Amino acid sequence: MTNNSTLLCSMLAGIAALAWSSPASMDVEAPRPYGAVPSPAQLAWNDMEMHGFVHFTTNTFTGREWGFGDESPDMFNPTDYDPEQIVKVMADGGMKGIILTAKHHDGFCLWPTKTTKHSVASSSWKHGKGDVVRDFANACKKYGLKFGIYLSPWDRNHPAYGTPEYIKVYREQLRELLTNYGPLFEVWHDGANGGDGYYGGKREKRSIDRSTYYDWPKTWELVHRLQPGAVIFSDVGPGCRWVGNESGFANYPCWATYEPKSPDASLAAPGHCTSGNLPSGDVNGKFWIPAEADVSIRPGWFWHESENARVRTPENLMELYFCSVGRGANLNLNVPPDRRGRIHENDEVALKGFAALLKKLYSRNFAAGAVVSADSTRPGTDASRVLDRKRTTFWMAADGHKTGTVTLNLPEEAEFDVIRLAEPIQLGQRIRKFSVSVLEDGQFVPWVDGSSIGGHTLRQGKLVKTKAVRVSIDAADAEPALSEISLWKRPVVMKAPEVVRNAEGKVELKSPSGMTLRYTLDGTEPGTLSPEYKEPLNLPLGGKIAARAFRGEEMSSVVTEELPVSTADWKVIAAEQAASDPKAAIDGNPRTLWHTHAGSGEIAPPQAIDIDMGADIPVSAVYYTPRQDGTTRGIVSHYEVYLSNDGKNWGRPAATGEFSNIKANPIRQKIAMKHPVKARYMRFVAKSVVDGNHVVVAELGVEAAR
Ligand code: FUL
Repeated sequence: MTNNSTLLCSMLAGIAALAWSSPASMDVEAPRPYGAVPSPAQLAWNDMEMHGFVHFTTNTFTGREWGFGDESPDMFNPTDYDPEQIVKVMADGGMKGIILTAKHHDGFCLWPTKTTKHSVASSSWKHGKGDVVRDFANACKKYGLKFGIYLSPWDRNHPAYGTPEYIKVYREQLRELLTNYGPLFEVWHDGANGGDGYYGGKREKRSIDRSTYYDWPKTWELVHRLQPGAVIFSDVGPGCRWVGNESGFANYPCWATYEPKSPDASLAAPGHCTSGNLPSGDVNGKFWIPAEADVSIRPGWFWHESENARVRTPENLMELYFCSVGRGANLNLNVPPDRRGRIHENDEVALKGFAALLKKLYSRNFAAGAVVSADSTRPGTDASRVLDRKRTTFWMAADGHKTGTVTLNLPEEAEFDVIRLAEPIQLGQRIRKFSVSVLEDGQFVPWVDGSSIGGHTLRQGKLVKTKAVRVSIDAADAEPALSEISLWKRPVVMKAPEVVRNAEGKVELKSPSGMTLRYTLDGTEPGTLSPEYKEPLNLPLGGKIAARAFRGEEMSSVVTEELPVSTADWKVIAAEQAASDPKAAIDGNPRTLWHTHAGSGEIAPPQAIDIDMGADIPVSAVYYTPRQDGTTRGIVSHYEVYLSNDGKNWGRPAATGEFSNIKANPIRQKIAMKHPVKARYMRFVAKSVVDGNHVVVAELGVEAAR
């Protein structure tokens, strides 16, 4: 295997030399790295900070999140395909690279691979002459973005999946991608593996042993050999690790050092991670495996028409930025192309807005021009080097000093609320703790503090006005070093109102006082002439509400909610109740759970809950909300839904299927009916769960056709 530590150690000398621009007198030794350090590929990756993800395949056309593997290649048929538009929108949004789903779990290859017929070569799109991977590689080159690929290990199409034969196919697919499309900055192996699928027509369930089946070390060797500049992503590295959620948040602290918790670290592999430390990493961890926060701009990873109004707002993206890049992770933001093969207008607007906020944030560095001093300085590392914001030039405390204080006397009194700090990580993650104080009435008073810094950290405090800033640092068993101290002001954005259904079933819009709130119910964007919100709205059948806050000339972005039918008059008529009251599934409060984990033990799926909706409803969709408490036990993976007029005769299921990817992305699931079904009674059957052996339902609901 590619032994991470050996590989890193052997590169160490070179990196340290690179990082060290020595003083004129050559009698000072280069500073010694501390602990695990990044490889050159990881250093380049760190400096990117933010890159884009592109989920695009037959799912875009079928509306699924995970294809089963039986999709016809003809399904892939973008009608106004424009890879350059996609890449340009991403570049304008601030992304420094793009990772494309060359193959997702359904097995459809977006390049004309020789390894399987299930690819663009078999599609009537472009008469089988298309190569999406090539198009993206070219477009990235044109717009100055780096390029990376996602190759799903799980392949629900391939007949040999589950046998050693498939591993050869997988490696060959990887080899094609690693050799034919120019330099790659990242190779992405996701952690969802094994389960039911088409598998060449067998339509069965295939389980694999995640720790041994793929023999990852051998695959990693291939990547290192053919693309030494690529960082390998998997749940546990070795190049970068999953942040542990798909909502774009790292913990704080978030150490770049990490140790996969596996009975045998050499077996640590995608999907095999049992560590609870993904969002935080491990202080002093043996390996340099920084976190990557992957998150979608929409609820799902693929484009779905029904999610066009649920694109994140610029301020939400900014919040993600602070919670990922600002905590030392890299942000991998997914923006999925639509059926035209372009980025949808709504996503483009959101990305532009985000880029504008970032530009505003970084428009003025209040530390620029400061006079910088430190309590001790290693010769050749003058403290003023923290001002140029370059990782390769830094201040370091004098030999033997494990703490340090750097003071910035600003050129003029400045008002700011954000400090950005960075360590020269080529020398390892050395700092364990820091505090920042600002000069107020002739005295330094505490302002913000923190722990991990690593490659980039942003801390926001209250807005302060001051002429001097002092950063005090405690390091591990090594002299602390800083390559950046900069000061910024976060743009103030007016918050969009919150939409909530209250206990009486009425819909409330909430916002800080002093705002005028306006809304629409017809899918249009609220403007100054839209109805003003005055009191809770009576919307028993739910519907789409869009709302926005106004104050003077200013207005917030738009919040859009698909409100389910009010459950205020619903009753549960049958369900397992040994463990909890089934009413919790329809009380409108996702924090209360109906579950079947009784004191006497787990009550296994399948579990049904029968509900009287109080009146006939033209049901066009059913919603299932999984638990939102960070636990995955009992989350439903496969379901059946029945609709009935009398609550006695249920007939055939109105819908049956899987909640793809619900474990990693536990958001509200929508089961759309092919045609609206008029019914008064609903039965939801949880057929199987992702973890544990009991069923958990946070909320159930329905959408009424209109
Ligand atoms: C997961 C996959 O199962 C999702 O569909 C998505 O691709 C996400 C980025 O990774 O493992």
